[in-house]
Amino acid sequence: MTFFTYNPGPPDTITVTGCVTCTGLDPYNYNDFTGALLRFALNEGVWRTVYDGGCSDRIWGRLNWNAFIPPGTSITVRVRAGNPLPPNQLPPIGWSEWLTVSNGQEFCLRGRYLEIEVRLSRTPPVVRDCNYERCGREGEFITPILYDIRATSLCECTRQFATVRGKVFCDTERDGVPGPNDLPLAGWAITIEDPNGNRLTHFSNANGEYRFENIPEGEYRLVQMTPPGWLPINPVGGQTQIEVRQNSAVRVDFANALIGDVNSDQCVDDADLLAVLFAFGSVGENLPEDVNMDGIVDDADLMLVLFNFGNGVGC
Ligand SMILES: [Ca+2]
Ligand SMILES: [Ca+2]
Ligand SMILES: [Ca+2]
Repeated sequence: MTFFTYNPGPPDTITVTGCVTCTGLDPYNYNDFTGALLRFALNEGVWRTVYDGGCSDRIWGRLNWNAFIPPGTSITVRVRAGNPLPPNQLPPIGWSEWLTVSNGQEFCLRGRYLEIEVRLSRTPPVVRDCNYERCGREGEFITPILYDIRATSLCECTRQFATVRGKVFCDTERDGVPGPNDLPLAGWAITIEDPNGNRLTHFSNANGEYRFENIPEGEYRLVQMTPPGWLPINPVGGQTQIEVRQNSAVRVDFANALIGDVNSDQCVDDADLLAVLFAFGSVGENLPEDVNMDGIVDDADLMLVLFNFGNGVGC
């Protein structure tokens, strides 16, 4: 069980008010009985705790703590972060690797949750057959103590991530690029997916623009969820593979053709229906009335217009 308080806004810290998620032999119970077993039996103890940052993709930047580290003892602190729920199993899916950090050292991990592992060690080995009084006298009870640990979410992390952005639009001329006559498509879902299957989905705004911030370096698949009645023109199939580098921006526009919009006014209506009827039976390449582009204007094209009737931008 973990208890913590989260204070939004600068300095944006999360304070542990009690703990603890312990694993292994659980020699340590934070805030109570701390180090009890280490004092009497073991030379090393580990405890873990998980901070909940309250939102996905929080950037974790620093740990600070106070510690008493007598000679012959040491404290090792590791952190890892992830968006999925804190792991019970190992290795957790979608979590970062463990990163060993020192007190006050800046790092940069992303994820809603930050898991902290503290390892308290000492040498030389314990003399196990001594009683409490004699062990205390001979210095066997010396143990390191770590307290007041505090995680800070730094938005001014030295490591910068990339932006992936672009525009979703109705491609009137079907040339694949946004032109003056191409209207934006709002509310379309764009998903970015990493090779592990982790996904983020954003929707295009009123200007047809979507944007992913703080994307780590790597390869991703960018996918448009294409609603019925639309044909993705560029990228083909409405999806593409991208490579993201730090401190950079990747732009991918999604061009979509409106199926059945014969007269290219970005709305499927009576005018398109009439156009197909007038051209009925015509044969040829690239006829605008040949909606399914099979070389002839016939029933199939009429059905496509009827099926998508009323579809479009600002009909
Ligand atoms: Ca265009
Ligand atoms: Ca039309
Ligand atoms: Ca046709």
